[in-house]
Amino acid sequence: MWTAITREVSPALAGCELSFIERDAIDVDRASAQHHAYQRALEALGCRVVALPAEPALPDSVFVEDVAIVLDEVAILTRPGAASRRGEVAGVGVELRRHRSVLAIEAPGTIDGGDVLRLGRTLHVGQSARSNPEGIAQLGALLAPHGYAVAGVPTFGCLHLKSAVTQLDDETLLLQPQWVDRERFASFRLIEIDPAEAHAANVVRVGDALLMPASFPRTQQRLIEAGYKVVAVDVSELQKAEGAVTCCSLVFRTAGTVG
Ligand code: CIR
Repeated sequence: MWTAITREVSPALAGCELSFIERDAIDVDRASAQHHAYQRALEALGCRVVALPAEPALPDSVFVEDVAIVLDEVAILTRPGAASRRGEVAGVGVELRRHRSVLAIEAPGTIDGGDVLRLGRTLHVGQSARSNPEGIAQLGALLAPHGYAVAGVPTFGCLHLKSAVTQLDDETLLLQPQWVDRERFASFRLIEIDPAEAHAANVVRVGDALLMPASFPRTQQRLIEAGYKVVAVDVSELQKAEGAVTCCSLVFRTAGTVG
């Protein structure tokens, strides 16, 4: 089965980091309600959802994806590129140790989990403002013994690699061609986002279903026409914090039954 680690929306969300979008007023209660609907959607797709308590002093802490990379064999705690986010790591680490042995990226390395796209035994890591060469090298050294390769990927004008490309199934990726070089992923079948929906490439795959923001109906239609089962959730307030759907959970396989 699947486990999804999440963290409740911080009351301080309005003080979030922003890089590529303008600051807009955030309704934290609405963000929280949207986040709860997102958690319910993950449950409906078969995830056991762990809801860690809100962190009042950590504005971006709802975006748990950035503080860890969870593989079948091991989990890696990251060192986020934004200093304001480094306090988020320890709490997620406590929960992860219940499921995996845990390794960690050390200073001066930085990695944001949003930059890490695992495709088979290769982890593609965005060479973004958040993930530095030292962090990418450390990740490679930590994971080589587990049989994973790590490859840096340039990104252009977006926050994270997974703003630009995510996986739809074992053979297919959803891609925003302005933000990453298609040729890097030429061995996959590539579906492009609708050009009117710049931020639409970020979807969560759970089994054979895809969870995506409701604000990208044209890209959603492309995916439906390509045969995918798509669940759309309204995450408009979280999008004002430069979040999307992958960033709000750490989804990974767990053995056993619900409990
Ligand atoms: C940040 O800039 O770090 C947050 N405001 C948004 C992080 C979104 N994370 C993600 O998409 N993986």
